[in-house]
Amino acid sequence: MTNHTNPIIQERKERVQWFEQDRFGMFIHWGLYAIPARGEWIRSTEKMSIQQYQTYYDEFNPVHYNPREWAKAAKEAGMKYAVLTAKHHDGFCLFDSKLTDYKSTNTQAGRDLVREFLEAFREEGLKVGLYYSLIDWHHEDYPAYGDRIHPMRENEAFKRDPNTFGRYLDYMHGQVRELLTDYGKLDLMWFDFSYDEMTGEKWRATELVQMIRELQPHILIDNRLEGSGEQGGSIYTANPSIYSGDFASPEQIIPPRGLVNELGDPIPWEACITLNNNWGYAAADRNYKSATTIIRKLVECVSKNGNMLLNVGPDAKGAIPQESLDILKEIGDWMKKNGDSIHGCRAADFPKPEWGRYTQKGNKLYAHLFEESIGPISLPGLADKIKSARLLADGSEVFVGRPWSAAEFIEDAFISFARPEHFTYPLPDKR
Ligand code: JFZ
Repeated sequence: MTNHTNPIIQERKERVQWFEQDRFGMFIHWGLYAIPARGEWIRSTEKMSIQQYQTYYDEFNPVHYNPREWAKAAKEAGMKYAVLTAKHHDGFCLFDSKLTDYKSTNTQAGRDLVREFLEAFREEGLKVGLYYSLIDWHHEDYPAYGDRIHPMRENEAFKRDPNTFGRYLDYMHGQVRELLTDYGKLDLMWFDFSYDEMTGEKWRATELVQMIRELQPHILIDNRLEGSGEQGGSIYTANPSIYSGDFASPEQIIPPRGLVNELGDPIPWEACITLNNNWGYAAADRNYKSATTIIRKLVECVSKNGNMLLNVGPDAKGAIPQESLDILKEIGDWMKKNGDSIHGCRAADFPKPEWGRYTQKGNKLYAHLFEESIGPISLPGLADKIKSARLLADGSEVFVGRPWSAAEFIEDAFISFARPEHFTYPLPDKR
């Protein structure tokens, strides 16, 4: 059942078209926290005072910051868009906001890092987005706390003055206006995040989203003005709110069966995934995932109608860690040969095969073989439906046998169908 009448769902469908084609993006967590190099939550987890954290502001001088190199790395990896932390929870702005002094242009860097990011990535033909933290540990009107810790951790210590919280909201709305007015066309805004009672109208979300849509009607907004991650929000209902977001944002987890709303209609979603175990640069964290693991996660996302936003955490000098670049390079090698099975693809019309996953584009089915196999694999239900089977990487023919329609794949392959829409269920038994 589809809710054809709900304008919010209809408008979203149009906005998300590029997003659901592009499928693969780069997330960039970068800020002062790259200096202590223990992750972006350090100010909270180590209960640092404003003064203690100020050291990093005084020191900040990313002499290696060259976003053109970041953009090249993203493009080479097969990514089609990128999202940079314009402001994270620590409140430090990577852009030249007129509403604060706590910004990169006032540090030794002396540069508008956001502007340079946007220009560089656009130049490489990538779409651009900005992450903007709703939470702000620096702003005096966020909560009035001194040697503060994050409200989620110690609610008792968190005394929000209702009279001054509005000033923070003016500031937050004002900064969003700056970003959407002075920085050209943005493709995506990634707000982070709602919790407890801090959700929706607590952010004056209707007003905020109305302003955003007025300034940049096409822009995509995540679901965290109302929820966090996969959870929460009327994006899952038949009548989503104006600030329910254009896509859900499951974090570090790929939803087992994709995401649908209460009508059973697919919801656009994007899983954000770290390369190691941190978002911000963490020098000691060597727990990097292999390129194979990431590629399989990417395939898994697309096989369930989702996107993947893969994170990098550049270091204090502005360089993406070499380990991350090496993994991106390997992903890129695979994407150059197999990117057609990701870009423009969606969930297949057929159930997941035991040996891997399918993605689909039109009448082409891409068979991603995850199991090691040099023998034939079965393609249940596809007998007589296959027009031809080819190895995607080199175009070579793949033998499709009868009557089990077994094909000998040694790498990911695709099979193109004559008329997939004519398939009937239930499928014949597997071999
Ligand atoms: C948030 C941030 O706190 C984090 O630093 C990073 O930017 C990530 C992408 O987003 O992380 C969250 C947000 C919400 C939850 C958990 C982590 N949550 O509600 O469980």
